[in-house]
Amino acid sequence: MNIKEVATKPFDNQKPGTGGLRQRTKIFMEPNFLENFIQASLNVRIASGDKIDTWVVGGDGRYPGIEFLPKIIKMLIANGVKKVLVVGRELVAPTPAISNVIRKYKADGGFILSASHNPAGINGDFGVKVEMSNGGQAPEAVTNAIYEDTKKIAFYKTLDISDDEALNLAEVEYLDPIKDYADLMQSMFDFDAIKGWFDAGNTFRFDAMNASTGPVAVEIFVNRLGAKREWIINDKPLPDFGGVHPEPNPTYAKSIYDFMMEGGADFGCACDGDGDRNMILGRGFYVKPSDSLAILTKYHKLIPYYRDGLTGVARSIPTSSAVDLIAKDLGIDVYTTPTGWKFFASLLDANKINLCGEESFGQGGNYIREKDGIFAILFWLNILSKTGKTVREIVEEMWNENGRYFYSQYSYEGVDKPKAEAIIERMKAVDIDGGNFAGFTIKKKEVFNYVDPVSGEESKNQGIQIFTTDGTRIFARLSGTGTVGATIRFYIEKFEKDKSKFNVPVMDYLADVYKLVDEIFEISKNFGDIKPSAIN
Ligand code: VG1
Ligand code: CO
Repeated sequence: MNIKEVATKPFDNQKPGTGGLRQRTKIFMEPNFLENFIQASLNVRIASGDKIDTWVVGGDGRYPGIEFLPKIIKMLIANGVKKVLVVGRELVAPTPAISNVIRKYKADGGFILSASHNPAGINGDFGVKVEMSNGGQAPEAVTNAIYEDTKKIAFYKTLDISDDEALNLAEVEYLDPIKDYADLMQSMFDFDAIKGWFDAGNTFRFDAMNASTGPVAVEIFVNRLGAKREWIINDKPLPDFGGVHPEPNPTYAKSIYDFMMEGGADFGCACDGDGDRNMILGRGFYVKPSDSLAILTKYHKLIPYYRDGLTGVARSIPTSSAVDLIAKDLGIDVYTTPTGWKFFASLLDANKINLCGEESFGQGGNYIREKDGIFAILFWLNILSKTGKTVREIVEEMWNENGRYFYSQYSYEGVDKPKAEAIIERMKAVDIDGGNFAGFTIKKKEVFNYVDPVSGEESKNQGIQIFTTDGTRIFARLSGTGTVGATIRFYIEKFEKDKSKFNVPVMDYLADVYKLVDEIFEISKNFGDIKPSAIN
C-alpha cells in the first residue's frame, strides 16, 4: 500500500483537557486539525516503544465522526497498525462499551470520537479521547507529551487510497457495539432479580438524550430485563443529539427530572452523550451522585460481581465525603484523586480500588477503565430488586444511620477566561487562614497537588480547597472540558447529624455557604449580577 507523508503546520489549541481534546466542531473540521492530533498521539506511543498493532476506533455517533473514520483508518495503517477494530458500522457506542472492547480484544490503544456531555453538531463540540491498552484514558504524562508533539508536528502519515477503500480494507474489522457490552453487564449483575422487579409491576423511565446509549439500553432493559419499550425515551442516536445538551443533571435533563419529581415512575435515569455518566431518580426523589457512590459502596455485596467485597474505593476530591463514612464502616481505604477518570486508572490497575466515582454523575468499577452510566443504573436496579426498598428509602436510611453530607455543585459556564483565571490565581495567593468572611472563620486554605500513589506521577494545581472552623468544605477549580471562555466550578459540603434537618432543601441548608463562596472568590464583584448556569 502506498504510504504518503503530508506536510502540515502545528495548531496552538490542541491541549487535551479533563477528558481528551475538545474543540468546536468547526475547528475540528479545519484542514489537518484532526490529522495533526491523531498523528501526535501515535507519535508519542511509538516514541515510547509501545506496540500499536491493534487499535480500536469508536465514538458516540456525533457529527462528523463517521466522516472522520476513513481518515483515521488510513493514518493508523500508514503508521504501522495491523488491525483496526471499529466499534459499530455507524460509530455509535457508549464510551464504557469501547473501553470494554479495548480490554477484551487486547488492543494497544484506541480513539473515542466524542466530546461526551458537550452539545454536538456543526455548531456544537467534537472531541477525541486517547485510550491506552488498559482501556483507560491516557495519563497526564502522555497527554502532555501529545500536546508537546502537536506544537512541532510537521507531517502526518496516511495512505493514498479512497475513503471507500479504507473502510473496506482487510485490516479493518467491524464489531457489534451492543452484544459484548450487554453480555458483560449480564455477567456482573443479577438479571433474574432485576427481571423480577420489573415483573412485579415496578415502573421505569430511561432517557438516552438522543445520544449513544439508546440501542444498548433497549437491548439490556427491554430485551433482556423485560422493561416496556416505551419506557426508553429519546433512544434514537442523532448526529447532533437533537440539539439537546446531553448532560444528565437536573438542569440539562430537565424533562426526565420533572417527570420523576412529579412521581412519573418508580425509577428514572438518564445517561450523557457518550454514556459514561448517569442520573438516578426515585419517585419524587433526586439522588446526588456523591450519595449514589456511597450507596453503591454500601450495598456492593448484593451485586454478584462484588460478592467477594471491595478492595478499596476512590472519589475525586470535589466529590462529597459521604462515601468515606461507608468505607470506614467497611474497613476499606478511600483514595481521593483530582477531577477526571484518568486518575482512577492506576489505582484500578493496581487493584487498590475496584469501585470509584465523581460528583459529576459518574461511577464505575475495575472491569473497565471508564466510568459507566448503565453500570450505575443496573447497580441501583440490582439493589432495589434485592432489598425491596424504594430509592428514597435507600438514601434516607443511609442518612439516618450515618448523618447527611449536604452537598452542592454549581458552575458559572462560559465566563470571561482571563477573569476566571485571575480569580483562581488570586485565591491561590491570598492568605485567608483565620480570616472572617460572611459569618464564617476560615480554618485552612490549600492548593490541591496530587501524587499518584501507584505511579508517583505528580499533578499540581488541581484546585483550591477551603475548610471553615464549623466543618464546611469548599472546593473550586476551572473546568477542563469547555470550549468557549472558561467555566468556574464550585463544590460545597457541610455535614449534619441532626435528623430533624435532613429534609431541609439543600439550597436553603447551604444558603450561607453560597454567600461565603461569593464573598471570598469575589464572584459578584467580578461578574456583577451573575447566576450559576448549572446547579446540582
Ligand atoms: C467534567 C467533570 C469531570 C469529568 C469530566 C469528563 O470535567 O467535572 O468530573 O471527569 O467532565 O466527563 P470538567 O473539567 O469540565 O470539570 V465526560 O462524561 O465529559 O467524559
Ligand atoms: Co461522558
